[in-house]
Amino acid sequence: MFESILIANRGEIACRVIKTARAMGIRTVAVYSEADATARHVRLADEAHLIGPAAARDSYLVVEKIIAAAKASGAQAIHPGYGFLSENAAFADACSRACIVFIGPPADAIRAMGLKDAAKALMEKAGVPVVPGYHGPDQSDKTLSDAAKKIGFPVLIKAVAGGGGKGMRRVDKAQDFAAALEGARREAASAFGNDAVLIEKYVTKPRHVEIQVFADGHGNAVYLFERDCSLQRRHQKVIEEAPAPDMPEEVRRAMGEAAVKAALAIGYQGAGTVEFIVDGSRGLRPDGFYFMEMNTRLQVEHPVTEKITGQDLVEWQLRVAAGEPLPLTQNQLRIHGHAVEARLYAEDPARGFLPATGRLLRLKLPADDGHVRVDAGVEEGDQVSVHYDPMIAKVIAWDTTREAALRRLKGALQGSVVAGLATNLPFLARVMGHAAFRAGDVDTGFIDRHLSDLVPPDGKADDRTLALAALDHLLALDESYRVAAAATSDRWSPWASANGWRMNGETSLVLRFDDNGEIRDVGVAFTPSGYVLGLATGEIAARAARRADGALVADLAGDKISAEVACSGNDIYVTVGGVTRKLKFYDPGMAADLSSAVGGGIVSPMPGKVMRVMAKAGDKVKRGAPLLILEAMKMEHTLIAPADGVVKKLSAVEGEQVSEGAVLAVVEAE
Ligand code: MV4
Repeated sequence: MFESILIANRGEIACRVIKTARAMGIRTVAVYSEADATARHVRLADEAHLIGPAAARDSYLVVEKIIAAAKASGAQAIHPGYGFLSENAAFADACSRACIVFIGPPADAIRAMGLKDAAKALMEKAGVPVVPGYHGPDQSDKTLSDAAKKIGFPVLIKAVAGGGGKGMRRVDKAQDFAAALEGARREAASAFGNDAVLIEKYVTKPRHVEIQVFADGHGNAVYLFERDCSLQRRHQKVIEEAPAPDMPEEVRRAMGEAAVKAALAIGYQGAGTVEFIVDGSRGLRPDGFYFMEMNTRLQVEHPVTEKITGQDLVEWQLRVAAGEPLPLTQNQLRIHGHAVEARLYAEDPARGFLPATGRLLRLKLPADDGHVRVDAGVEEGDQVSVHYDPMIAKVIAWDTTREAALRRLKGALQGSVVAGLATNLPFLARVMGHAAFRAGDVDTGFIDRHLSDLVPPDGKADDRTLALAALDHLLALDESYRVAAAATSDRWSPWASANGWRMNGETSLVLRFDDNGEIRDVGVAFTPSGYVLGLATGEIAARAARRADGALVADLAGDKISAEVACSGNDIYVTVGGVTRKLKFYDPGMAADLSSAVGGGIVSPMPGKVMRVMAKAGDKVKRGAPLLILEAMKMEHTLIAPADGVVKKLSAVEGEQVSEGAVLAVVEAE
């Protein structure tokens, strides 16, 4: 086994690898960018090397810098994590040239799966089922359109070099084929520098079911069963589970054996995932799954497989890379219970899932136990920046049945607190509670189909939220009086009394909050037995105390509520049951600024690149009309008209890089 390894990654996966390496007595070497100098993975590692500025292309993606850090530290092997250099064959080659073990498959296996057409042909030859279609070298319009007719509409045009849905076009009838082909080629050329496409029968109601495989250097290969990753949004996975709901044993075996065949066909070694597409409208059948692609790395969602098999996949990776045989044979592998994972993202579902950045003012995630596991790369106080993935953590729950595992995860999410930036936490909890999800009715259209159930309109803050914000503030005032009282030895001093009676004679006041631009007042009267709060729905008696862990325990007219209130400047975040609501202390100066800044201006929410401009100055637009598409943090965001009106200005240019806060368009309301 290795004495020391370098982890060429950051965030939760770097922390995850360090954990297993440490348990195996292996010294860990981290690398970090300037933005990550105090990151959790750097703190956890035995040693850490600075490899450049924040931008990944200048740090985590620079092969020479990673190799140099490995050499300098004496690391014998490099774990690439996922993303970054994990599926870069040239990096795997560079490792071998430097006599460092790449903890992953041979470079040629990565290459074999890199191009869709070649991979598909290879799989077909190996006897792995593929989607019916054309994936030949002749790229003439006629050949492709004849192929589409022969397959039968609807068909899907896919970029040969594609991934993540880019350069993909669904075509429903022959008349639309030529235009769709042109569009797919253009997109593929600009995204991948390769405009070759393939044609496939379109699979309706697709389910994404993938098989975890492992192979060693001694000719052994096994499958560690399936994961269902159908719950995605714009090709970003949101929820993953294992096993797949309603998976018949014979289909599991057929898919597992096909995946092992795929791995053996390319001389695979280490951890890999074979993705299949399943026609969800026909259920899971032994003849109803098709090879999509193979991911030649450890995946984000590997914990659900670890939970149901009881195996540590990072340990398996290290053993295989060190030349050991696989720890178990196929017959020794069993599924125990059910596991589900939710990806907690810094993003705002109410604003079209726009990624959010900022400081994690509060971060309370459930403690790891046998049932709930949390994989996080950040801690309270850390910054979520524009430079990397907006994933904050993965929350995984296990139980003996699917039903119980979903309940566990819902409870874990509702007991979490993330304040300081918008997250999808309430959205995830709603997915867990959704009747269709509980029934196992999953396919890739699930989120869009149920969006209105999963993302409620964000409306006004309720009275309870305002009361909690008010009580937190009042408690903080009381606490400051108590500090003053402790500082005086005179027990008759007015400061020695912190029972809510204000010694300057005030017995009532009004706390004014800004709730999304709307003024909300809370009247406060002090009485010997507590407060009386004046709210929109009437007056209530209220009391509050703080628990040792900082949580606010309130009594609102007899209802006991535990909440988490975090403040930063004028911002107040009130969290109850995993749902965080942001308020502000009202500031007349700020309110004036805000209204003048809005005025129909469409501002870039983050640094990014303008991908498409769909409107021009002078256009009359309806509220919600798409104006332009911005690419930022690896995702596309459509910026829309905030109201019916006329586009007064549209300064954005396709392909241009824009900074956060740049005014990209101005729409004057009618
Ligand atoms: C498909 C398909 C339907 N029919 N292929 C999307 C990304 C790429 N990995 C494959 N994808 C799809 N290929 C055929 N022949 C539907 C999708 C698809 C999808 C697949 C898996 C997970 C989520 C998806 C979301 C939309 C479309």
